[in-house]
Amino acid sequence: MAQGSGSSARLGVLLGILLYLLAAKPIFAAEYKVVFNYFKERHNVAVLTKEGYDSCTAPSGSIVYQTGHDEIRLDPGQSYFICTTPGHCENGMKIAINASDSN
Ligand SMILES: [Cu+2]
Repeated sequence: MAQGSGSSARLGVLLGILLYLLAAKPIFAAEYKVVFNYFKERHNVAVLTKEGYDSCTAPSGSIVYQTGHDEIRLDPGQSYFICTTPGHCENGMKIAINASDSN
C-alpha cells in the first residue's frame, strides 16, 4: 500500500507540472503581439511560411488581415508576414519576426 501511495504522489506532482506548463503557455504567447497599421485600401497582411515569405507568394487559404489595424499574437519562434498587393512584397513590404523569451 505504501508503494501505491508513493506512485499516486508522483502522479500528482507530474499532473501539477503538466498543468503549470499548460497554464504558462498562453502567458508566453500573450506577451508577444505585433500591430500593423496601414491604408487598408492599398495594403494587407498575409501570414506565411518561410517559403512564402522568401518567394513573396501567399498560397491559397493563407490568413490575410485587411482591417488597416491588425493586432496579431505571435507564437514563439519565427513568424512571416507580407503584403500581397502586386509588387509590394517584392519591393520590401515584408517582415520576419522572431519571438523569444531567451533575449
Ligand atoms: Cu502593400
